[in-house]
Amino acid sequence: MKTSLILAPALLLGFATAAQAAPHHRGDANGDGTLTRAELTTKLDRRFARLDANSDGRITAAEMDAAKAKRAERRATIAAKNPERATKLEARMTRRQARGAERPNPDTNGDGVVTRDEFGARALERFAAMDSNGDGTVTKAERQAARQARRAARG
Ligand SMILES: [Ca+2]
Ligand SMILES: [Ca+2]
Ligand SMILES: [Ca+2]
Repeated sequence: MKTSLILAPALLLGFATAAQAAPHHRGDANGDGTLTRAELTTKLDRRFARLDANSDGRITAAEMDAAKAKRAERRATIAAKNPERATKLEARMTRRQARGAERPNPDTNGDGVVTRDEFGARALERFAAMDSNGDGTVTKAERQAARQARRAARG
């Protein structure tokens, strides 16, 4: 019995790595290459729950800071074990931050806490924009078209 308890986290980690390595969208839970609104909602729920440490449905600035600290800690652990991987992660973070500079604050009503609705609003908006035929599913083709449009807009 004890063995299976010890193995469980390792198995979960394995799944997460496999999902990230797959070429399809990370939120594409069933891996069919398309992202449904339900899959997106599940992904957002999970991300929100991870940030909302006390599960009261609101992410406070303190909870956001705690999550940031946790991420920094994890990066430090990775760096200690595997410097090469850390360098890659660092590069990705920098790219993400460059993009994030134009990302608006999710706290749209400015009350200092982010609700689940506020948290997911932008992702759902982006989803709707990508779903060009409005069938509630973003296919690989729709995603690629959106990416190209974004690139074109950037010039
Ligand atoms: Ca909270
Ligand atoms: Ca708010
Ligand atoms: Ca569609």
